[in-house]
Amino acid sequence: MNIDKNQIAEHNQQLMAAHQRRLSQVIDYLPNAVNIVQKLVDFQVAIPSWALGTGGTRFGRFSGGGEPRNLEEKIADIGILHALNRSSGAISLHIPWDIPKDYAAIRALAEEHGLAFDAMNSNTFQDQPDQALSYKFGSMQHVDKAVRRQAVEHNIEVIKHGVELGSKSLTVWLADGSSFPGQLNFRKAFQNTLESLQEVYEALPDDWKMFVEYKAFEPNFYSTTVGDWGQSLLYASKLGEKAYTLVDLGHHLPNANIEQIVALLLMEGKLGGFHFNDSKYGDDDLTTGSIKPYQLFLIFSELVEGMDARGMEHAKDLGWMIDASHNLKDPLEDLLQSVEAILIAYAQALLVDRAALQQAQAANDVVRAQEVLQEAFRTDVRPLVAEARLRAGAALNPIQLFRQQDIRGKLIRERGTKTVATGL
Ligand SMILES: [Mn+2]
Repeated sequence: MNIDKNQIAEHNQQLMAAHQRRLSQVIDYLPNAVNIVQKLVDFQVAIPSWALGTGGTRFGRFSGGGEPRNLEEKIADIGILHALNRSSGAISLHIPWDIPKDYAAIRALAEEHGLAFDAMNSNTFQDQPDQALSYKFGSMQHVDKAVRRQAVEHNIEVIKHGVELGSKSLTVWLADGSSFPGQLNFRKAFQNTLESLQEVYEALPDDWKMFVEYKAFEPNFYSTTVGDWGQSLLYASKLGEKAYTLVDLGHHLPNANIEQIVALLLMEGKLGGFHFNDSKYGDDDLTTGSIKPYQLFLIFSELVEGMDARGMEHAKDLGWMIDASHNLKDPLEDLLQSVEAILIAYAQALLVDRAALQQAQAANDVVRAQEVLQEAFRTDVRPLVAEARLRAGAALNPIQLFRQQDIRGKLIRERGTKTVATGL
């Protein structure tokens, strides 16, 4: 199912007058608006292949219908998102859920939709039907070397799939840890994990990056072997220059200061990528920006400041990915909302008057510092984000067009009501 260019043009024509009015108001008082719009056009957020179906909880799963049944249909779904917003130009795959049967055909299909292959994800948190040894007590941390070997070989296989598709990075998230005191020797678990990661690192092509994702708890509830950014940084530092920390916004203990974590990882040149989502209590995987939009802005403010300090390119030098789950909403509508929230926070961060903020900091003028940040945060940048979409050939209001065209209805008719996408 493809979105017709004429449908987008017609939709934009209907909204054009109102959009131009709102845009001219913003441009009037924002001197660098044109600059910001171009940066928004360039900024792409990778969509995870595992977030295109309805998510579940450990209590149940309520399917919505029309979910993608295979990798080809997942690419088609992201193609729909990208046609609507022109900001979702990459897909992040999870192996073994997304093993391509024909690399050339999958590459061609992605290209047809204008999609690149972002980070590849390995999976040693589940046992697969044909798997020899179990990950029940961990994978890379396991007391049995044979289990560790199996996890290493799986990751190397994931890299090989990625090389064939043109990906340039591997994300390793481990569920490894313990649920009861005494279950693990922490030091041995760390050393086993490091040794396993080193073997995977050795197999990494020269132009690849390895992202070491951390998570405070779940599925293990007493300790996690890559539990926080300090532990991830320790692994990444010991592994070498191709290894980086990946920050998933939902993987912290409550009230962690993520913006400070981001600032320091960037300072050390060890921030590799992001998994966007939002949460109220734990790893809730809710729509980005739906609960704590100010925190998202503060994180982006540190990202922009820190990347500029290192002369990094915003759009290309970090991996920008969504990692979310949708129990209630249509997954595609939810992802459109998340991408919009990310672009809004990014645009607001670009608005921060850095010179004024530095002056306020140097003078210990706490009130002024807050004013500078909140001036940017409270600016309605939505017309700039819409203008970026317009210039890129996307829809002024992607969700409205998604609904007007009854895209979910068409997907259900094409795929059925009982389809289940692989994922979390
Ligand atoms: Mn994640």
